[in-house]
Amino acid sequence: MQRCTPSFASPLVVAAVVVVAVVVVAGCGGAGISSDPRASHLRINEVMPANAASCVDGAGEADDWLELFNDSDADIDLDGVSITDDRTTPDKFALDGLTVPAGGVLLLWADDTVAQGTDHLPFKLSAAAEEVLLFIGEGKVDELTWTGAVADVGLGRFPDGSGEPTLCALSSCGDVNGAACE
Ligand SMILES: [Ca+2]
Ligand SMILES: [Ca+2]
Ligand SMILES: [Ca+2]
Repeated sequence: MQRCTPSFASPLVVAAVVVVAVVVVAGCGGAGISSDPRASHLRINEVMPANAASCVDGAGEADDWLELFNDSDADIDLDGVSITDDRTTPDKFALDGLTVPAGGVLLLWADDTVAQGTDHLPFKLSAAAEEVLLFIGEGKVDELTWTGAVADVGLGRFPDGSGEPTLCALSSCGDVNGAACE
């Protein structure tokens, strides 16, 4: 599930190879891709930056949310995995102790209210423009970026965990996206 799959013509000189390599790295977001074996099975699957009524958290609040998806047939523990809304701060919030179930999703609330539970993050999502990134150590696992989010319209992957992000007509809060994001 390699997300960055650049291709380029064979350069004629070594200098050209160096230049092309630099461009490719920048195009992948600048961060190194994680070599942790869990990285190839974890994806940010859906984000809801402008939640109004798609679903509510345990406190009854329609806060913004996002999902992580595990495409493997074994649960993945998130010890050493961190999530952030700022690529210059990969370790903004550690997800230690949480698990993404085999073939399923983990729902996280971006409400800047960690006191509401271990599945609540210390940041919110901007509807106007923002990003969410997943890291293992310094290595990037995945990212989603957006602009101009509309109320109750999620940005999700179809097929789950592997497709390019697309607008989800029927957001599936805490569940696999399926055809809702087709
Ligand atoms: Ca909340
Ligand atoms: Ca934010
Ligand atoms: Ca979903």
